[in-house]
Amino acid sequence: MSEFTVVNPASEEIVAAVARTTAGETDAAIERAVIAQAAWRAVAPADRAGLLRAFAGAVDAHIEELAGLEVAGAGHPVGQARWEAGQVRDVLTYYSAAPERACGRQIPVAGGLDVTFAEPIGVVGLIVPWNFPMPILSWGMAPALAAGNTVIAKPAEMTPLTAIRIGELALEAGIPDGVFQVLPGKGSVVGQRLVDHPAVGKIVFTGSTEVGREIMAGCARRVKRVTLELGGKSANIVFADADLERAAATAPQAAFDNAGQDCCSRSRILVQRSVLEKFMELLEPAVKAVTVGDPASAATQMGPLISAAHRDRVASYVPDGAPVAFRGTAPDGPGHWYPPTVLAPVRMDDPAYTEEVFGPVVTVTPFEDEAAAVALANDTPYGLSGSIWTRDVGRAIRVARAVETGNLSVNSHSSVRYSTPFGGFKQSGLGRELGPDALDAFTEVKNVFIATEG
Ligand code: TAP
Repeated sequence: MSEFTVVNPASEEIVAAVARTTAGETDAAIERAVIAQAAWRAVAPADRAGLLRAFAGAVDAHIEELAGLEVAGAGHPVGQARWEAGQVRDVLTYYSAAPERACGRQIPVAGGLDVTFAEPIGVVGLIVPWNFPMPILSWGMAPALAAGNTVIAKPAEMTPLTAIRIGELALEAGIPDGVFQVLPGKGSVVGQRLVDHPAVGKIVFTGSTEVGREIMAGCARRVKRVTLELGGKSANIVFADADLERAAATAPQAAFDNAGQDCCSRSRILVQRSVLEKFMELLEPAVKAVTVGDPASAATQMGPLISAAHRDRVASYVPDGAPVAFRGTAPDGPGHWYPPTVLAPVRMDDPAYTEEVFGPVVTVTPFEDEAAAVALANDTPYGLSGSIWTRDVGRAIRVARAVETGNLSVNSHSSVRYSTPFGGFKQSGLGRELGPDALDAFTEVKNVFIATEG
């Protein structure tokens, strides 16, 4: 049996060996999911809600264990990892209310009664990346289960441990066998099989735009439903009238959270030219103060990158002679470390400015006026996230409406709340996750007309 090893990115020590699921085992899991779905969709709404709440409770009772797995297997700082495990609990709790509120509509028509039902799609395949293994798993899993689907999750090969444990907790909480299965393995084997198999009705994919295009093409062959959450190159726009101290103090966290391995990273800071010098003076100490080190320490704000290959890729965006304005620190010795790095001034065609680096590298670019800021922010194939710093409410609203992106924060950097919709414009994705409407992405509307006249 083929196995892969999970490596601690901070120490380079082997954490676990995990068996790779084969294509044949994937097919068998899909067959189990099809059988389980017939029973799961028939579970009474209140009972399905109760099971999801029990699942949330089981996750809550294992927050420390799950966080520990993410610290060891993905290098996430422990405070962040605890929040991520808590998010799984919260997303399950939020969608546990859905089965009893999945109301259809009654539409006035002549000659009878017309009603709609939101029917589950069937089996949902969830393909998850390595950067946020727990939250991204939960964003698909919870609403899909609430809607009466069964779910097969394929975690990223490098970070399967928390998904595997969450799968065990589902069973312990009473979620029936076959309703939620976790298949660790290769994207090109397990992921591909989920895309190709006719009994999988929907794919939810989070990952690179490159692989997302292939997934979409694969789904198109069967007109399979698909939600895509892809890359980003988001702008943090700082106007001259902003609270510059706060904007500068929070910009490092917005760019370097999860060591910049964040699709929502505000990796392009755009600053109005009249305050550029002042902003850079304020940004430098904030970047140098980022605590980079042992993910197991509660004081750590930024951990290592996921792998040596990824660190090399990130470093390639900062070649010798790159315009490094200043940078923070990173430990020596084992581990895939890279220091928080600020590039300025950058050319408009510098790959560090145009491409998703997915590491702790941020560029700073000046702009003259509001129109120029919007034009720069939109000059990218992506449109996932972004921030606007200004004290002018009218400008905040104008710019928020003009920036082509799915998730914007004004005078803050928050982007993912489970109770609000999340997803991308342009090549950042297709469809929305989370929020009150997420069940729409996991159901088909059925219209039924019942004649009342002879
Ligand atoms: P990918 O290489 O695209 O991998 C994502 C997932 O797809 C992994 O589980 C991978 O499996 C699987 N996969 C790879 N090839 C496949 C195929 N041919 N068929 C089916 N599945 C396949 O991305 P990544 O490097 O892990 O993640 C980084 C990217 O994700 C970044 O671009 C980031 O912006 C994006 N991202 C977006 C969001 C949102 S919400 N928009 C959130 C997080 C990350 P393996 O285990 O074999 O790699």
